[in-house]
Amino acid sequence: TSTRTVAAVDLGATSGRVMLGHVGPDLLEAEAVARFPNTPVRTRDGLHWSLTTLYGPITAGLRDAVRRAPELASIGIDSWAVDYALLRDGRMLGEPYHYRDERTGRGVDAVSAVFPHPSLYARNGLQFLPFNTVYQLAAEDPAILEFADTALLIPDLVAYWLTGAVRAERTNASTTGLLRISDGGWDDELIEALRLPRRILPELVSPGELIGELSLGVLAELGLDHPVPVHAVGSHDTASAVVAVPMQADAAAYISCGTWGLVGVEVERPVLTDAARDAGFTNEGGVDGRVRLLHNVMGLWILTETIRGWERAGVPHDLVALLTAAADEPHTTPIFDVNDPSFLPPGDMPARIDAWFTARGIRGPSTPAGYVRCIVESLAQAFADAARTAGEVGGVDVRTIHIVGGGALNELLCQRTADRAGMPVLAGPVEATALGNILVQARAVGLIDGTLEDLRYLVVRTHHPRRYEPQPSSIR
Ligand code: LRH
Repeated sequence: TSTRTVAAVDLGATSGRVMLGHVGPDLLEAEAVARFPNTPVRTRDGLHWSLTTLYGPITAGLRDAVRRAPELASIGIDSWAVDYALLRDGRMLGEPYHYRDERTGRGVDAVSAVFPHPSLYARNGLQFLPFNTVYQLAAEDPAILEFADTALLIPDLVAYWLTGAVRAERTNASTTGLLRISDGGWDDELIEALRLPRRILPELVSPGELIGELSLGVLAELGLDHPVPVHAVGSHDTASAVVAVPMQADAAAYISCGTWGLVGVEVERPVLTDAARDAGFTNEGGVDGRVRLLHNVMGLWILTETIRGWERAGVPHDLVALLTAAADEPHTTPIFDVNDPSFLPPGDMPARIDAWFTARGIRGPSTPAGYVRCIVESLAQAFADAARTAGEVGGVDVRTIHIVGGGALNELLCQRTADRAGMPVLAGPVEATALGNILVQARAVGLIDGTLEDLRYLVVRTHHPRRYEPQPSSIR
């Protein structure tokens, strides 16, 4: 019945969705109510997300959700990490910047002058990524920071618009670089040393805690006549995805594969060793205080951006046909380093791949199917390497690799990751992020109970991954 239903708003870098989650002791189902595109916008001052454009379909989707499930028990919101809006007196001061905007370089310089990466890593445990919030804030005009009274990460902004409550959810806040890895609080000393305004950072909440009730205006807009709580979930999409990985955390690595490929293991305590730092591993906050020890791999971005480029140039670009053709290409294609920073900003990916190979005197691919195969092979190798390193630095005996998210649908990628890692890949669920969001809300409102392992066990019982066995003869 509808009383066992919650709604998950899940915003990704290319699209967003509103899902109804039906949950019971042996029930876990995510039903898509609305899907809508998320299209970044470039204006004179750089690359932005249009949150005002996204908010319309979010509320429209919630209205549909309420129509289907009038007794809706809760709402939870997750999105990509690190990006934020600045506000004053409740008014958003311009659309948030996109983490792929190139302005962050000067922020990196400013922060590194005070805290070279190793000393920052000792404080916040994060992999160096030039777009971490700390660098973005350091690149802001100080007068604008001075004028603002609040900074909200994307899911916190949506929660604020729905409820009026100003909070910072912990898993996502852990990606800012401004939380102390030791106790999870805002790092006042770091914030002061960087001359960032501490007052704009809201009170922290943990997944499962109440953020607030829908405001009266929103209730009316959604056609609701009873209060509905908005709960904090793992509002960092990757934190939610990891909740719904049907894994045994002491023997598996996970890859949350969408625009990014987040490759890691789950551990109880942060790992701040030189080895973890030098391998580019991050300690992000997980649900129930777990640590997501993971590495950001460039992910499907290179492939989707390549196809977008071909689309613009009028090259035939049907993804399914291309992947089929790519599967017939030789697996001996040369591979490139997908994590090279040249692939971060939007643009002509095949040209950058060519440049990468040319600089090393290697002959790269020359046909669309050849590029696709080359990208998939390069990604599979990066995934296999990161999964192995995750096990080594995290002290986890990795015997299987779980791939969740959209990448779980890419058969070639899953098979080649298994081949190159020399271990089985278990693919699915595709909607892990929404499921993790749903599970945490369902526990918060008492539809289910238990530990993270109990939540995962419900995923195991209701979602069956597809298994890819490694074919060792075709590693290279
Ligand atoms: C994936 C993701 C990832 C972050 C990136 C900015 O959507 O949240 O975990 O590093 O976006």
